[in-house]
Amino acid sequence: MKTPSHGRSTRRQARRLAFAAAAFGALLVLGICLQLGGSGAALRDKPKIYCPRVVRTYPHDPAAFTQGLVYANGVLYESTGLEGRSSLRRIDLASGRVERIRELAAPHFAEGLTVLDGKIFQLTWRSRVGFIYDQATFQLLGTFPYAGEGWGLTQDGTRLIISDGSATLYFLDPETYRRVSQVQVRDGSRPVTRLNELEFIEGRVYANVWMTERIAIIDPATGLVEAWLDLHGLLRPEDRRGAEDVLNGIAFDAASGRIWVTGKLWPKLFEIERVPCP
Ligand SMILES: [Ca+2]
Repeated sequence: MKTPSHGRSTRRQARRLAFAAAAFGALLVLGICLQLGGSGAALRDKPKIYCPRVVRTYPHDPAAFTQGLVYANGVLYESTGLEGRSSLRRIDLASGRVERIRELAAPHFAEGLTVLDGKIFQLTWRSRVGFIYDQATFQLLGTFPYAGEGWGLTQDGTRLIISDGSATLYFLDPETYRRVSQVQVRDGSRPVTRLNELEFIEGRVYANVWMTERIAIIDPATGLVEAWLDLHGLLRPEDRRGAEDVLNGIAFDAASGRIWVTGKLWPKLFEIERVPCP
């Protein structure tokens, strides 16, 4: 027998069903929107890929195990690694001739270098000590400590920026050498490890990725890779020596906008422009 209470119960059930159907529909629509939005965002975030246009080719010491390259005040400086072969060099760009050299005694293995306020800062791989030199004379002015390994080094005008072979960039105060911040470098959601030689170019950090022929172009505020510079094939096979002679070394002249790249034991150094890939 149908009772009033039974009728109310049926209406409640119907309302519940209608509510559940509406909620399901809304979730479905939301899910579709998120998926579309997500793929749209993924497409927007996908880094561009650039290729090089070689402007000029210069000779480079094929015995230089390049770990750092920097151009400052019209002069090219290089840091070379390996135990017993590490050095700080002033290079004549046109000839590749070493104009001034300061060697580092073993066990120091020199790594990245940068120039800030008339001083050259040079990292070591595992000594946990960086060296500070007078830019003009190469006289040793002091040392600075840092945690972990030293790989690449650059500066953004106010901070030293260090890579240690991981996906993290560390920002140091150049007076106190305290770590003031750090950022994880990602291509989309994927961490980009093995960050090596660095250069700060027009607000972005350019980073060699060890054992690859690509340079990541990174937004230092977010760590996101905005673009890749693909230098695959830049050094011709006949100029290659072995597995260790990888791309490593980026220098930039803010005054002229010129960019130079080279690699460990490469016989050549290239001035390149960043252009769309063919
Ligand atoms: Ca550099």
